[in-house]
Amino acid sequence: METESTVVTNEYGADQIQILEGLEAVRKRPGMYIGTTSSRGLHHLVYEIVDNSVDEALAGYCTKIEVTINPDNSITVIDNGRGIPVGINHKAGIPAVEVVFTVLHAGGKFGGGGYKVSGGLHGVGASVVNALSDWLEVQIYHHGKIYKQRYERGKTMYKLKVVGTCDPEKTGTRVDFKPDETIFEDTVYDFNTLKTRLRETAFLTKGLKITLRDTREGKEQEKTFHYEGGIREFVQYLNRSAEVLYPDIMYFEGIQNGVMVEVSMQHNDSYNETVYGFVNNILTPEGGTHIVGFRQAITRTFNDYGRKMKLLKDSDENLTGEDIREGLTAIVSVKIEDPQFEGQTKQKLGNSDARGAVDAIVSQQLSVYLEQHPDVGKIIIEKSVVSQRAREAARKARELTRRKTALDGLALPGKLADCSEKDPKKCEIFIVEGDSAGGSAKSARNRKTQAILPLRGKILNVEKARLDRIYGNAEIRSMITAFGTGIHEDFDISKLRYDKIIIMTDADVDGAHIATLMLTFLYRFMPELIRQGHVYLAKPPLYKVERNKKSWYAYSDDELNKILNEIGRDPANKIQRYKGLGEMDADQLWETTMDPEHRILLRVNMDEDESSEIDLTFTTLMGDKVEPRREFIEERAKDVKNLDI
Ligand code: TSJ
Repeated sequence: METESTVVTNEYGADQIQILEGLEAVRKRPGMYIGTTSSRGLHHLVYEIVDNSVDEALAGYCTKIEVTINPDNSITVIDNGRGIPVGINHKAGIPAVEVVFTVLHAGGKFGGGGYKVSGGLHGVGASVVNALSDWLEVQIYHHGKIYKQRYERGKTMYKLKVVGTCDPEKTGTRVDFKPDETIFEDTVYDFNTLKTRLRETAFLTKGLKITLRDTREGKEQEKTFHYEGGIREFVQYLNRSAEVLYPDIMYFEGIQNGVMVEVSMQHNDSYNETVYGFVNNILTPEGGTHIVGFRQAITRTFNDYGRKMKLLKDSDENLTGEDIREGLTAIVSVKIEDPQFEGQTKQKLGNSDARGAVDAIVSQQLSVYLEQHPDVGKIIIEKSVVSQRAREAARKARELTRRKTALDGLALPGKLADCSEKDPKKCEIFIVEGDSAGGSAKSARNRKTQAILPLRGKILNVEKARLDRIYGNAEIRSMITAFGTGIHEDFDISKLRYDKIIIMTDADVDGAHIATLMLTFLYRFMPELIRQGHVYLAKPPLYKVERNKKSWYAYSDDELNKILNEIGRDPANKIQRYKGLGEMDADQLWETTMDPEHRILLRVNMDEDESSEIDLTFTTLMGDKVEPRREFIEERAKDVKNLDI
């Protein structure tokens, strides 16, 4: 496509009418094109545009992308690529750039060849963003000229025109757009949501510099992401708060049968597997063939290596994949021209080429790496053998619990004060820390619908314990049996015995820590309970204000001030600060924290888009190093987002 000419006049004909009908369809059923018109869809618009610039970077022509949130919540994206072609597209009879914005599916997916991230998993292209924007303007810097076109709700406002000149050395594309408020439920952008995704994009596109800027009043801030190490630095970032088992981050790359593969990995001393798969830069939480290929490769290669180096005896059983992946942090990134997605949510990669390519490239390069780094090989095999033994012990411990269950029927824990109602939809369970608070809660509750499970002492940190210890832990076992769902592969939500699982802890730092430990357990072992909104935090009051035999409860300092302003700041008010649940009597506990009519419950939810960030949250909070944890808590104090309560 040559782009010497300025603008060729062209009458708008039948083709253009079809085009408009296409975009009209997008406006009529936006959900079909971007999945949702919620905040998630709103942010998706930005990724759709940015992905086009990322493609230009992958093609080797763009090194910098700037994203700006403007004061009116419109977005500006600028890159220093070649500029979208402005020459006439002969099939459509209009400039190529106009095709990009007004013809449905003219995104990067079609034609051009090469590896592209736009038009990937949900990729629908720039025309959908245009259709769903109140207005959109594109400017192209090319051959010393600045070209411009504007669209309103998808309709072209004027023919592509030259609006100025620029340094002939300068090339690039600028797109400004404002999401249509009549389509999106929420039109306020969240800096942190964009930040997370753009950081991920920068990790996955080594060398690319991405800047995110917020220019809204009172929210001014800026972040730049630029990783020369690419996904190696991603693994380093994910392991930043863990103790690593060896200093190297392994890195493998190659192309086979048109599948471009990049893998980086490193073990830490935790017991968690943190393997993230990406297809065309999009996270695939449900995995797929690329992840299967990776697992096959490491299982086979480490077993072969262990035998060859006599680190595994002939009589030893093979290490399982799980043994090897314990404590493993890895990124598996593939780029493929025509990704096929399967499964219920169409998020699981199906291309069998990807399995073969990842398996071959990782097997081959990992064997070479291990030959050259026997010290690392030894550490990993020895760690895996320990894991194998622990897993065997855990299996025995679990079988014991299962057999017990089979014999004793439900075998509910002795400490559980169950409710009498049999319909789980009407039931709730309070997990209460400490026997004394548990006692008050037992007398306070509505016995028909509210069950109480008191837990003693600090609950086990599952981020730092192996499975055998976790299954052996009495508090954890009583939670598992009380909920009724089982865990891991046995998990069955239809067996859930309570509609609401309510964590009730003191309103202080220790209480918050205990709540976090419980959430960590639920997130790791029964994430579906959180996903489906069954998990809540109780919110006990911080203060009680009494005056003339009347009393008020305050759940925050702000609220306390409000109450004092209303009733007057009189020394005769006796203000009581609650340090723990145990200080309230049963009536007060019922009235303030347990009574469905008056209590405040915070529902815990998680956004799948942010699951990698949530994983990090737990790793950060529960990991060994103190510094990142403090930073995290400080950051969170300002912005309670990830656990989004
Ligand atoms: F798609 C889009 F309009 F949303 C968009 C595209 C938005 C932004 C901010 C940037 C881009 C974009 C597109 N940046 N760079 C490009 N490059 C091309 O479209 C391009 C340029 C030259 C050639 C060529 O073969 O000469 C081919 C392409 C695809």
